[in-house]
Amino acid sequence: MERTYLMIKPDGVQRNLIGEVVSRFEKKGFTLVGAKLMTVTKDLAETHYAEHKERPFFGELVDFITSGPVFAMVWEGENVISTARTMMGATNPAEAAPGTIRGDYGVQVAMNVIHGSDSPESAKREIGIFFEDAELNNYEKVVNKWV
Ligand code: DAT
Ligand code: MG
Repeated sequence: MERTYLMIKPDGVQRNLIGEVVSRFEKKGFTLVGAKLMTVTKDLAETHYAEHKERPFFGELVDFITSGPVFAMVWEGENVISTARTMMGATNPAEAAPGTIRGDYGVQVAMNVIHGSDSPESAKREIGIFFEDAELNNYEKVVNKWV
């Protein structure tokens, strides 16, 4: 079963959107495997966003993601990586469709509420840098046969 790394960014935590965002993925039928409120260190932020190191906004991105607690999560389910990206909406909230998380709650590209892995490779890498194996719960929900 596929797993993805999702993270409610500091703006989402400050704006009391943890429950709202978690609720969307629960209702969709995905399974929460691990979750924690944590403050990202500069080192961890630079590792996580390494692919953007050369981009002009990299410094701002690292400052923002370390500016307050994030809610780090691992979710499991069929096609969860791409479906979660669809549920999040476009990177720029101004272009994100209504009904998506960024479309419903975001305004600026820098503060777009949520991060989600964009491929199986990034999911594996991001889960590995944010979570220890012991923090991830392997279990089956009985309801899954109806999802
Ligand atoms: P996504 O988060 O949709 O995977 P990304 O990986 O291209 O998007 O960029 C990572 C984050 O960087 C994004 O969520 C918000 C920020 N970002 C992207 N483009 C930006 C820009 N032009 N100016 C400021 N921040 C930007
Ligand atoms: Mg990305």
